[in-house]
Amino acid sequence: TDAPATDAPGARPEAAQSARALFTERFDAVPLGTWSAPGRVNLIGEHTDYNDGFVLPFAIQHRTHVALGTRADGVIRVASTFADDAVEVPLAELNALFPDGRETVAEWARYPLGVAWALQRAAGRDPVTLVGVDLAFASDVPVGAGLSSSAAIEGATASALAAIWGIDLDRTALARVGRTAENEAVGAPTGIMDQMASMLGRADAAIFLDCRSLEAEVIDLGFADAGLELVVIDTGVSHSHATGGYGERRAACERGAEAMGASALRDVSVADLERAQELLDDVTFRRVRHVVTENQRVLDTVAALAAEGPASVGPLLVASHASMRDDFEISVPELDTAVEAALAAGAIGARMTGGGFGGAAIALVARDGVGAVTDAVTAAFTDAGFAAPTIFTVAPSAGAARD
Ligand code: GAF
Repeated sequence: TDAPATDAPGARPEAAQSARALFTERFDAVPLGTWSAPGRVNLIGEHTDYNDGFVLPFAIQHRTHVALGTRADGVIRVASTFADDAVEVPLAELNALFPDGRETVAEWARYPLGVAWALQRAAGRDPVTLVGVDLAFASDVPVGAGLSSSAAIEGATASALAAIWGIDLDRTALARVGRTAENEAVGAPTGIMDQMASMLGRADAAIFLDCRSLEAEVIDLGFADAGLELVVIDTGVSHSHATGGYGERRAACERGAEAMGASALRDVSVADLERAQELLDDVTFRRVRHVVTENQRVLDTVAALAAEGPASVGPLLVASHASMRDDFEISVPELDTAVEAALAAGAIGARMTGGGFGGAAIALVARDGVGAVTDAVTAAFTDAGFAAPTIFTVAPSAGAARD
């Protein structure tokens, strides 16, 4: 049996150093400091956030780091290890650039520049009064894997700029800034789960978030004490929420809520589903049923964690996956294969995580079973003719911070 990967590709303590080195290489100066924010895994509660519902994500150890320095000319310049060229814009032009001119900005740069734009707007600051900045990014968070590399770049940028511009917004407000950037500067109609997880993450804990009130509760996970590991299976099937399926699912939810006379699907209960089935066409009904039952599964998971510990949540994870596969129809064959193979090899529970259409699955596995699950999933991918997945364990970790 091959030893399983116990760390994601590139989960390096020296990633902050990479950001500093990039800063010096591209900007020929020494940065004032580095800030960072993590990616996330969602334990359960998928496509519930923009329906005012509940989610239970946790931040992971993989982070995006940004090295920051100031400059005297009122320009913001961003560079990254994943792009050859730096992008620069006078701060005074941000309000003209976003949202309507976003297409003129390199796609990756819309995230940090969008955060700068949304932050000054949220703080009510005139951009011409803000000091110019150079920002250099390096990241450990796999891109396109459904682990929120976008929330990580947003959280790191918002934390760094708030500190340097003397903007006193709390973590929830900075999460909202990240979502505004994602929705309006990038154009992805996402909810707020990922930004909240990245800002509020805690070691060994998940964030139980009410996406209507944005009240968040820290929930102990106790994976380590229970002898459990959380395994991520990155299928390598890349996805984007700025295109197609994600927005269509969101529109179906809004249609369903409206037909039910609810302001959001949060207000539709499992007991209302019979009426929903009479009112709605089959596809809309199944979209609604996913969200309504998923909200209930989040509440059930929080209750099960408190009453019986993490080993008890397996069936809820499995039911969540089936609901996304059959009712919400956002899974892909690679994700289904990962989940089925992990369960057959002894995982306590498994499901796809994140927005779907690709990305990663998670499996909750007894520590001494990680090797067997890794081997079984890898073999199942080979048998199905899929490219090899990347498999690693993650640990619930702290949110955005100055390094
Ligand atoms: C993506 C989005 F960014 C989140 O807001 C959430 O909707 C998730 O998909 C699905 O639960 O990660």
